Amino acid sequence: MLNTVSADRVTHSDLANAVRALAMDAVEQAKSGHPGLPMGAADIATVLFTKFLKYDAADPTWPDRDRFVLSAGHGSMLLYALLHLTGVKGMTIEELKNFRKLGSKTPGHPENFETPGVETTTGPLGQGIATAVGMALAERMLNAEYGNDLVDHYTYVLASDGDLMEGISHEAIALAGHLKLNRLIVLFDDNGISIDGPLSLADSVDQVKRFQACGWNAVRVDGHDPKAIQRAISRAQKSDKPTLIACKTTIGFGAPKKAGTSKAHGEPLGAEELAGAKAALAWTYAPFEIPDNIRDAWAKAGKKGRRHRKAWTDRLKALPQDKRAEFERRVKGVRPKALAEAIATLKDKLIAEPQNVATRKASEIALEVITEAVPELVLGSADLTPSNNTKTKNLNAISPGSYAGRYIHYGIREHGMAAAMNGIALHGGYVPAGATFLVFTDYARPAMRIAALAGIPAVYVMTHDSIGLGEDGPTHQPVEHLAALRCMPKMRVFRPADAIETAEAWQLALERTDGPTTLALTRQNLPQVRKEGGAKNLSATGAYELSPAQGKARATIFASGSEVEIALAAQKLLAEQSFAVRVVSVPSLDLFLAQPEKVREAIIGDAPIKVAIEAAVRFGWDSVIGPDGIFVGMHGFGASAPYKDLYKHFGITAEAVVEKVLRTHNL
Ligand SMILES: Cc1ncc(C[n+]2csc(CCOP(=O)(O)OP(=O)(O)O)c2C)c(N)n1
Repeated sequence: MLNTVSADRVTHSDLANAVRALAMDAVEQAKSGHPGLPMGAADIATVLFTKFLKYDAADPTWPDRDRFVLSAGHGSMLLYALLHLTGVKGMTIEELKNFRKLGSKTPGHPENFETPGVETTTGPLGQGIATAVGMALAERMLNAEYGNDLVDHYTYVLASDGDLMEGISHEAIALAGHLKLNRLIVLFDDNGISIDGPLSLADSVDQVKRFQACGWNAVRVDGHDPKAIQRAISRAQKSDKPTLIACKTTIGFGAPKKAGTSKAHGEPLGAEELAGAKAALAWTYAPFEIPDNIRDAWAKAGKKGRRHRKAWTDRLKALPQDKRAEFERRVKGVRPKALAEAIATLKDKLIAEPQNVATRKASEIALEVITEAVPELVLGSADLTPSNNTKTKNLNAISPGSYAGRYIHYGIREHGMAAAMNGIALHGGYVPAGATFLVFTDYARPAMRIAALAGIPAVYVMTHDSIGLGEDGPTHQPVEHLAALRCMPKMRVFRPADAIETAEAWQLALERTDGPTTLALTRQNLPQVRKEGGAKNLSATGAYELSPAQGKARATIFASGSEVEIALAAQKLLAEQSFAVRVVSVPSLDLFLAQPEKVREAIIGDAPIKVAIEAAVRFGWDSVIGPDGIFVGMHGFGASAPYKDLYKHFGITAEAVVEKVLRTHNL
């Protein structure tokens, strides 16, 4: 029997062909998927996993492991085959047989929350490589804090033509090149084929030159020559720059008719072609069968990092207890106790000395204390630092080759920033918070969506949150963005009304470890509306009664952020007409709507008239005020003018609220 051939006779081709065979079989069985990339890139991945990757399949989350990101997520079977063959617990042959089936650990595209050993969710092209930039940066930053004994690893990426055509790749590689992230090594599956056909239909970029222009080391190799790949990775490891290795490959390598064509990209090969491919590769085994000698050789590769892991664990144990505990807390993503205490103290201080400031400024005030209490918080901005108020006095910026710092100048790269933040968070050891204007969440949104889907605790500090930004006009004034972010599953959005709510929003954002949070903050000053401090976080239910009615309430006014001030002014004007109204502040509409019905009902109350005020579109507010409720807000794009004029122009005033409430009452 072939299965009895001894392990030392296993060749590189045997190992790579095992990956190819599993990918072909799984795609065939699922009747869908992408065989071409795993078949084409099997040689690259085999060299990486057997010769380089510091990895122990017994513990795929060991903090000092090398990271491997399959940026071209459609080639997921490549990764699943590798995780299976190296022996990751739970990645059984049954899982491969259930590729793309409900409840399997082998979904269509890799999901880090479904599959052990998957570093990040990929599939939207370009996200993986950009996320890896964040991982490579976090590695250097944590290394600067804890030294080579605890943090000393590489980040490898397998990227396809599609990854490199996407615009986000440019933001990502420019940032990585600038920061000299030399631990980042991208293996480019340079097969010249995409879905529509040869790349020449739509692209003629010289990727090697592009990467070089971005400050990378970039070389070309034959992606089916294991020795050449090995030499290139060895050299890349010694480079003082990040490295691109453009590996010339044939998509669907081995398939007699489909290899080298887009036919191999994204559909099962079909019985005849599959048989032809296996014959060409001299692979004589049954579907999903891996002979013992090849299985053993792969299992050995899966244990390659074990001695490194053990030595690392010994070094960790040898640390002073407090240093070790702090490192473990950081990499596990447990937040420090000091956070809640710092916020409670700050709120008491704000009660004693109220601050009538913009919430972006209130955020800076909160960050002055939070950054002391939460050493893992890393801030940054896409070139709007003075407007976003994210750089507190105690933070130093990192710079090329110098990574001891907690502030990142991401450049004008919102998408690259958000994706790098995903990588920083996924790497572990840090909580990233990145900033731009709220309107530019559109530029960052695909990466924010990955954060939501993959449960990544990132914080987006989004200032200039409405027409309240004034003169910059409608290109800069978000109107639909709050609704668009609120409707994203697992994204949490806060729009605090004053300095106290801002502090509470920061606390909730940082205490959250299972998903991202957007803080929508004003440019314009706001009065401090909260009169109570203390440890209780009133924003935790998303909404709360800020100002009760004097007498039985005939209307409830709900408002968020800068419009809470208007709600309170309307309440006062109506009270002067003996019309009792309560005001509910809604710092987070989505969090409020996620509360149990009883909590929601108690806060919504039973006053017959319901009003919502928000300088944005109505979308979403009907869940609180009903279709007959009064909405005072925006109905289209904004305009360029001083903000007070805009509020009058668009009818977002206390007088307009009063008029609408009384008109409805008198109907
Ligand atoms: C952002 C994004 N746009 C489009 C797609 C759909 N898509 C999947 S693979 C692919 C291109 C395939 O070409 P390439 O990246 O070269 O992969 P290969 O054909 O080598 O497998 C496209 C357009 C996607 N996954 N992500």
